[in-house]
Amino acid sequence: MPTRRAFLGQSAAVLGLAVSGRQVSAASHAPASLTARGASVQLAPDGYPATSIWGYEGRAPGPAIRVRQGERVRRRLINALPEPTSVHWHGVRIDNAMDGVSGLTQEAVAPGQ
Ligand SMILES: [Cu+2]
Repeated sequence: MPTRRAFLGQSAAVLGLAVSGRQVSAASHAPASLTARGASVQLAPDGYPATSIWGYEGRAPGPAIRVRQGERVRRRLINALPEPTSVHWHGVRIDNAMDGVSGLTQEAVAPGQ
């Protein structure tokens, strides 16, 4: 059973990927890897302090992966977080073994892996 801290870390990483404002075509210039890492970003309006986040590519939201229905998506997850993590592809129809629920459908990716 994952600790509360581990679960929150995984959830934060998922949040960074699930909601995105930038569109990146997987066929053209999408990254071959997806790095989960900490960063400091300006979420609040100017004049407020930056917020420490765990996100993909150091962004919140992380990069969008935009593909046509039925197109195959493949990414290498690099965990630069201090906790184990995984990618949960919320709302995407995939094999259950790739659904990213650590300890249930697959093992978490350890820090540095
Ligand atoms: Cu989900």
